[in-house]
Amino acid sequence: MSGDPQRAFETAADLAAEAVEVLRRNDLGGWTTAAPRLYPHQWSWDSAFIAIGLARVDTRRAMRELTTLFAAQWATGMVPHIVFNPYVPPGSYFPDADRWACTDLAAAAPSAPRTSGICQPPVHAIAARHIWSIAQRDGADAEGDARAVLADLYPRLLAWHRYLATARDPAGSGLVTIYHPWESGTDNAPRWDAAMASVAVGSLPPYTRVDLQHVADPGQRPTNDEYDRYLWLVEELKRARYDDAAIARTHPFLVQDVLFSAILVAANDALLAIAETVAAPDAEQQTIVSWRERGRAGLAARWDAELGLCLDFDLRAGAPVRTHTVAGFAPLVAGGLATDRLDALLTAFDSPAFAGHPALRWPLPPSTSPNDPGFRARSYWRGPTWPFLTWLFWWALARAGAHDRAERLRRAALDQIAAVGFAEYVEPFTGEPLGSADQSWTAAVALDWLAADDGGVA
Ligand code: 2M8
Repeated sequence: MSGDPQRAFETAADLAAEAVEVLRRNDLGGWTTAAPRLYPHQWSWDSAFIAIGLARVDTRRAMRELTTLFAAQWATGMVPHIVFNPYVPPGSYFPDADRWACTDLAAAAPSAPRTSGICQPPVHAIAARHIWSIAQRDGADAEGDARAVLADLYPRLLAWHRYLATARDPAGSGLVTIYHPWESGTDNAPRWDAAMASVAVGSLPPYTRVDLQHVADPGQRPTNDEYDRYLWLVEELKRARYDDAAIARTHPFLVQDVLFSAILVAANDALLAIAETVAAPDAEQQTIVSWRERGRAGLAARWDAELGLCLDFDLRAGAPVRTHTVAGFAPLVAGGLATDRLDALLTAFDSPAFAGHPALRWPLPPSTSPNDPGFRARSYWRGPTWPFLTWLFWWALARAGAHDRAERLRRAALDQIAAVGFAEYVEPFTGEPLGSADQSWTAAVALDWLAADDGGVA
């Protein structure tokens, strides 16, 4: 980390100590809030990234983050995107468990804890393998405990991936269909604009937004029109009683999400390593390999040579989604690329359209390319840099063997966090911290980066 008078942290040790402190403050006993005020519940992919950081502090606690989440897994295998904290006062977050009404409507939902009715990208097997590899270096006790948890978690991870490979991909395309932009985790990215514009919003039960109370400027969050559409899709899912077959027939928003699908490919790679560790039957290991290969083929089919990016596919419109966002680098996350495709992706990643834009405060990929008409520098998923997503690309670059490139990304990312703290997201040109402060996954990835030597990945 280099000298800068406006730094929030002067040394790596200060930064690590405060990251641990943020995770400790957000720890509610076996699980971690995504952020103290804005997000007072357990979010699915946040917890996976949080576990990756916690592994650097305490591998047992890191595994517990995952087992707590998986205790809320649905009978279908789906891991819900929010597990609601029953102890927060009513009105702390919206939509709440009552609005989702999953326990009443969905036979597959657990009665407790209460959850949302959708999911998020499956980073969990990646996190579990990461914890396992660190636990193996931490001595026999840590390794033994981690092995026992892995044996328990493996069938749950397998059921989760099976759900995604079947209910979310009935045609066997290798790509995961999402029902809501919230499932992508990149909620109001321009990727979803056209599909959302086609959703006809009916009569919505009244609601009050809570999120706007926790940010300085409403422009940093989705608009009211976007929220109406989000809430309308929830009503549509309720009408289908969260039944995947019914949703596939009736739902107005069905998009094959390439970033989600690529994370599933990488997670299947991790699951395969876990299957070997727990000596899972050969047939299961072969099934996981087949999911991984089908996923890679599905992504290859969505490559747009003209844009040099991988594109989502809108099933309702029957057309690819031609936007310039970081999701276009999905094949990098999936891995297993031929050299020419890897080179094309690295060139696009470092181009002025993304991490090589000359006006960037740090050379980190903005969530949406500044060249995209939907780009907004301060608005949520429309442009800001997200540290946890930078981590995902750092990890993917290292896995692809691009170690120097990965190391440059890690250094720039740590410089960003040292300057602005554990912000949810960051304005890419000015470096202004945006959204929530003390966001757990930002603290978690900082810890992992600080612990990684020379770009090394656990
Ligand atoms: C954001 O999403 C939630 C809805 O799930 C929200 O805006 O209220 C997204 O950034 C999502 O990716 C993230 O998991 C969640 C919690 O950090 O916040």
